[in-house]
Amino acid sequence: MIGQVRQWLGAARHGAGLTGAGMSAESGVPTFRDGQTGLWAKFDPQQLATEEAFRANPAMVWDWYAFRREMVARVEPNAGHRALAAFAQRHPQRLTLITQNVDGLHQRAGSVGVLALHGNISEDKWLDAPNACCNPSLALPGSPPCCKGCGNMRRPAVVWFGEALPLQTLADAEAAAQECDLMLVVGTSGLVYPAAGLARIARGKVAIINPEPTELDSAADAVLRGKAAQLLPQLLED
Ligand code: BV8
Repeated sequence: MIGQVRQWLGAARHGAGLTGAGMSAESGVPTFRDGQTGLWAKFDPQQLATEEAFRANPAMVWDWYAFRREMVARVEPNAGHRALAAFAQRHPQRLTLITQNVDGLHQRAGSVGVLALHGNISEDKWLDAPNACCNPSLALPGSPPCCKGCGNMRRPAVVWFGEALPLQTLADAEAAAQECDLMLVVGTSGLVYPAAGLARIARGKVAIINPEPTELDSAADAVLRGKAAQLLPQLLED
């Protein structure tokens, strides 16, 4: 089957990649399905990653993101991230990379123009619309830091459940899906929307890379049962 997908890739003028948490699993970043580790094990990430949870307990949710940020800063992109970046360098404009991941590992591997649908965990923004007094560099330190003028809180620059995705990024991702000859869907359970919907609107062939069955298998033309850092180098080498 990998031979078939390599053929489709060879013939593809417009390739698209849609990646999820499984893409970073071999870098040591636990997936959402894997559940949390250590003191966060008892929390459902989908409950924590909401504005409600943050407003109800800002310190707890801020510390959860601080824990994940430290973890992401400690890990390295894996061979799968590097293979995607190298392919794009060898074949400019032939691969649009769309990710649900907020870990920045695609970008650290050298991928450019990554459409990060759910934001970036290493960046912050204001929780409420900033007032004249809201200056990030003057924010009072704490969990979370807040504006000393009005108390506005800093929050991670990620898309929480129930929040809209960045409109231009989503529009670019939908255009890439509707134009693609081949979409590689890597390391996603296909449960979170609108991201998973991109595989369902893909114009071209859809090839899934995942060691486990997913919600999107029924929409796929090929399913490669395996891990991202092992299969992507084989698939993407010239
Ligand atoms: C919105 C950032 C509306 C935060 C994230 C339609 C149907 C049903 C529900 C909805 C729908 N439309 C909207 C919803 C609601 C909701 C949703 O989808 N809920 C689901 C859970 C039922 N969607 C939303 O709330 C979205 N917003 O709809 O807003 C709106 C519109 C206009 C105006 C106002 C509001 C926002 C969704 C984004 C939420 N933020 N992340 C943070 O990270 O803290 S989502 C987050 O979870 C990740 O970014 C990722 O997207 C998702 C986890 O999914 P996966 O990446 O797939 O990871 P998972 O752990 O599930 O699976 C891992 C996979 O990897 C597995 O299959 C495993 O087998 C595989 N794997 C493991 N190891 C490997 C591997 N694969 C390859 N190699 C390996 N080594």
